[in-house]
Amino acid sequence: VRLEEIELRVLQIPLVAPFTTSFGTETVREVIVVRARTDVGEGWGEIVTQSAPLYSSEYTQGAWDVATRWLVPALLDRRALAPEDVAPTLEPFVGHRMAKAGLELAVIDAALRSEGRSFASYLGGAAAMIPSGVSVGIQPDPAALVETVRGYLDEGYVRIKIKIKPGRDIAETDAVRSAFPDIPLQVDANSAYTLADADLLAQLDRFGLLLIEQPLQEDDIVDHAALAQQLKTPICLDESITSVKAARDALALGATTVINVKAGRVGGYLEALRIADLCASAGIPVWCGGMLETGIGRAANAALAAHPGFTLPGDVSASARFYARDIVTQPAVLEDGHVRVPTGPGLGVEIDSEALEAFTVARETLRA
Ligand code: OSB
Ligand code: MG
Repeated sequence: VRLEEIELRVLQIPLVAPFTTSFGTETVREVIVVRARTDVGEGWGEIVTQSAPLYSSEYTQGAWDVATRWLVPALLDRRALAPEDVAPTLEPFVGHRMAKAGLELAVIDAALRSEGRSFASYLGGAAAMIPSGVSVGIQPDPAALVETVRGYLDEGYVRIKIKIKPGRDIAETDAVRSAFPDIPLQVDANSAYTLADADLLAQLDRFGLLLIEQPLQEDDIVDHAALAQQLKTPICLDESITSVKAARDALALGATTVINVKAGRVGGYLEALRIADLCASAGIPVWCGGMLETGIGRAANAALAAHPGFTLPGDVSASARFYARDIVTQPAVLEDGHVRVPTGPGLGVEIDSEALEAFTVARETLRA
């Protein structure tokens, strides 16, 4: 495709309830939406940064700066651009993977829409529906957590993930496990511990968890390998897996036995696919993580999770888990514990322009 124009918008979308992790509480989702105008039509993408650099070093204003100053101009300089050319074009710019991923997605969407081909089929996904898990934030106390989890189970979610942090871990997990002895359950620490906490984390072993997600820091690969020796609960890295190379290294070192794939964190859906392929050939279970995506990124995640390498339920929940109003006309809903994989051209969702306008707090258009 030939890029004519890229429009970036910062959106602020209220959450239905505060979302608390070990790194902070969010009440509004601040995100960047990308619209690529090309000679063959429009495409949409989403840059999944959060407003502060707490989950990763990226954050919305930083992504905005690098995108407008460097990434978008580099793409607009190209005469023609296939989806596969986006990452190589942006490769000289170090890091900023979420920004790159959102731009790549907009080009992919434009190209596929013009070909009448769905994103899922482009990625090699066959599933019509994907099993849906939900990520539950830290609640005021264990009793409140149990009630929140009960609500999601009643809605039909097939797997529960609870956020933990030091001081809010063993009692919370115990409460949820005691209330629901048989549910698929996992925990996510978002880098809140150190190897010195190994004995504490080993207390989680008795709860029969599917996995513990990212207990230590992003660059603690060797420490995660050491921790894995001391836990029965499988370790699943999230923050640490920034590329297919990082995935290969973490697997080689025994730092992880399950991988959470997020396209934003690894620089795009095509890199995410390479990680899924690597894991499939190594027999490593993979699941699709989330970044509180709008309907754009949520549709893309559903397509990714339809790939046969994704063997565990992911964090691709219904839109209503986070938003009272989404920016697409047909937000993802839960059907018998599953989310439907869009089959229409490209991402297979249409933008609700009124909602998009209502949530827009900044915009800029760059032209070729
Ligand atoms: O660690 O998986 C994470 C949200 C923001 C940043 C990091 C994470 C999360 C979630 C929510 O757990 C996933 C979702 O439902 O989108
Ligand atoms: Mg995580």
